[in-house]
Amino acid sequence: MSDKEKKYYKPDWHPENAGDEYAVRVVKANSSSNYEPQKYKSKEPTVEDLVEGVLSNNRTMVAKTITLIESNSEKHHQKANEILARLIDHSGNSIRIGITGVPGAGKSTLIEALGLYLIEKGHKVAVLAVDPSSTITKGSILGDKTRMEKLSKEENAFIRPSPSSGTLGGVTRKTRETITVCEAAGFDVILIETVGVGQSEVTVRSMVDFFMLINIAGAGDELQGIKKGVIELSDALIINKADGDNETRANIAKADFTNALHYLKPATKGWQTKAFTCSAISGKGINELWKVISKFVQLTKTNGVFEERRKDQLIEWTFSMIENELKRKFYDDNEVKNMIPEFKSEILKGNLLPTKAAEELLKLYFREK
Ligand SMILES: Nc1nc2c(ncn2[C@@H]2O[C@H](COP(=O)(O)OP(=O)(O)OP(=O)(O)O)[C@@H](O)[C@H]2O)c(=O)[nH]1
Ligand SMILES: [Mg+2]
Repeated sequence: MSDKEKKYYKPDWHPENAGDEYAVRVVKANSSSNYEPQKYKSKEPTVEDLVEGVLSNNRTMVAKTITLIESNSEKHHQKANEILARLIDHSGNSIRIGITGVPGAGKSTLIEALGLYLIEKGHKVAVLAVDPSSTITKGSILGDKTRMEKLSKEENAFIRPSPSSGTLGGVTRKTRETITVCEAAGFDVILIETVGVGQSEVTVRSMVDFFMLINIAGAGDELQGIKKGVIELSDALIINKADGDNETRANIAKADFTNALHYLKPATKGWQTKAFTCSAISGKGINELWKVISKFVQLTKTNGVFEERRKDQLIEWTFSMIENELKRKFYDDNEVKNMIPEFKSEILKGNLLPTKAAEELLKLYFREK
């Protein structure tokens, strides 16, 4: 057995022609961390265990903490808040980057290329995915894992793929809280992927410092398919897949976007959003992309826009937590839960107006308890 085979081997049950995604990796324990396997074996980790685990960059503990934070149960909620309160002082020291674009534009591939490039430069990279991509493309969980295969094997990378649809019970991933955990664990570049449809890119924009839109060159009608609003949220427009036969078309698309950008409002005060080409597969343009991001960070930190945006985001986070919490409590209320099916059927039968139904359900929730 060669050294490589010893490290990665395939389990007995792997299908014929299975690729590397079936490889199992044996990882040596990290002796520099405080992690003691016996301690966590039989009992659920305590707040202390999780906080210590995250701060010592123990990835199992980082993953467990995120799972706890994403849980909808009341019991986990208390514990999650205690942990977050302890971690928040250790967070903030990172560059948060949002990546959006139509399905198949190459977001995951680009994240892998950029992530590997950054790790090479000594960074620690966390990758998060925000739904709704899994509900639309169904099964992007496996997709993300296999697409970021090289990155997922890196010790200095942490990848949290999109939750499978339904696991969060209709509540979107707690991305801001997850960012806090990753930063406290020492990840200094946070990459957040979201599919460019619907509302999710607005949400992601409100959590990141730098936001970019990934496009691909089409048959000259790129601009029609992309909402102007999304471009106006972006600090860079990347035309990906600028390789092979596609390179010329990508350059034409870049010129079209550059033209269009003159007429749009920039997303960040003092920063001119520009279009760039790159190839996530060949790696061409990744270096330049990082230069753009670094320049952005330097400029916005100097002119105060970086800090100002982060402050605004803290306020937004606060109120979005209040909204989420109210919503969660409402739908978690047993009486409300019991009545919802009946209300729904009465509305559909035409016996109850939606306005009346909403009023009654809220009244039920705010009853004397
Ligand atoms: N030629 C070429 N193909 C690419 C490039 N980047 C990505 N692809 C291919 O495009 C396909 C989609 O790539 P993904 O990275 O999964 O795209 P995505 O935007 O993350 O897709 P969703 O997560 O489903 O929205 C894959 O088959 C990639 O191999 C590139 O730079 N050049
Ligand atoms: Mg993807």
